[in-house]
Amino acid sequence: MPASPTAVLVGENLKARNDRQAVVNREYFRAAGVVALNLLSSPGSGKTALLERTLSEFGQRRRVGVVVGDLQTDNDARRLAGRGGPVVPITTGTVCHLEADMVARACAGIDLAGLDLLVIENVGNLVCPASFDLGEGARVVVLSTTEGEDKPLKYPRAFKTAQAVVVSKTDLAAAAGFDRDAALANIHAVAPQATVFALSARTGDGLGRWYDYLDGLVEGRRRSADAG
Ligand SMILES: Nc1nc2c(ncn2[C@@H]2O[C@H](COP(=O)(O)OP(=O)(O)OP(=O)(O)O)[C@@H](O)[C@H]2O)c(=O)[nH]1
Ligand SMILES: [Mg+2]
Repeated sequence: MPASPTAVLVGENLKARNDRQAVVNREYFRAAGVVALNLLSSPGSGKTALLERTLSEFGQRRRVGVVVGDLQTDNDARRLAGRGGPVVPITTGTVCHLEADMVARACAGIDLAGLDLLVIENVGNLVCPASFDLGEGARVVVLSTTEGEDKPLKYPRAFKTAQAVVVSKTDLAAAAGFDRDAALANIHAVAPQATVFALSARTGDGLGRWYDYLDGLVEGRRRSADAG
C-alpha cells in the first residue's frame, strides 16, 4: 500500500490534466501549421548552443520560434534573443520539467501561424520531462559526448519516446574518450525508432544533416495540411 494514497491521486490527476492539455496543444499546433519539437537532455548537454546556431542558420530557411524552460533565470532566452525569431522564457521555479499548460500560456504570446517550427527547450533533466507530453509533433533527446555512453540505458524513458537522438559536442569526443560505437549501440538498443545525429554546435560539424531533418519535418507538416 502506498505511504500516502492522496499523493498518488494528486500525481495521477496532474498527469491526466497534462495529457488533456497536450491534446489541446497538439490540435492548436496542427491548426497553426507549425511543427512543435520538444528538446530534452540532461543539464548542459548543449540544447541552447544547438538552438543558437539553428535560429541563426536554419532560421534563414524557415521561420523558427523557441519556448525555453528553466527552473531559474532567463539566461537561455537572452542567449537566443535577437536571432530573428520569437523567444519566450518559462521559469518553472521548483518544477523539474515543462508541463503542457505552461507551454500553452507561453504560446499565447507568439504568432504561431507565422512560424514553420517551434522548438520547446525543456528543463535540463533526463527523467521528469520524459513523462510529460507537451503536445509536440516530435521529441528529440540530446546526449553529449561528455556525459557517458550508458545514459540511454540508465534513462531509457526519454530515449524510448524520442523520434530523434542528437549526439552533441563531437568536437570533445576524443578528449572525453567517447566510445562512439558503444553509444550508438546503446541508443539503438533502447530507441531503435530514433534517427541519430552526431554534431557539434561549436565547429558546425554535422549541422547540415540536422537542418535537413528539420526541413523534412516542416515539409511533412505542409504536405499533410495540403492533403487534409
Ligand atoms: N566544445 C563544445 N562545447 C559545447 C557545445 N555545445 C555546447 N557547449 C558548451 O556546453 C555548455 C552547456 O551548453 P548549453 O547550450 O548551455 O547546454 P543546455 O543543454 O542548454 O543547458 P541547460 O539549459 O542548462 O540544461 C556551454 O558551456 C556551451 O558552450 C559543443 O558542441 N562543443
Ligand atoms: Mg539551455
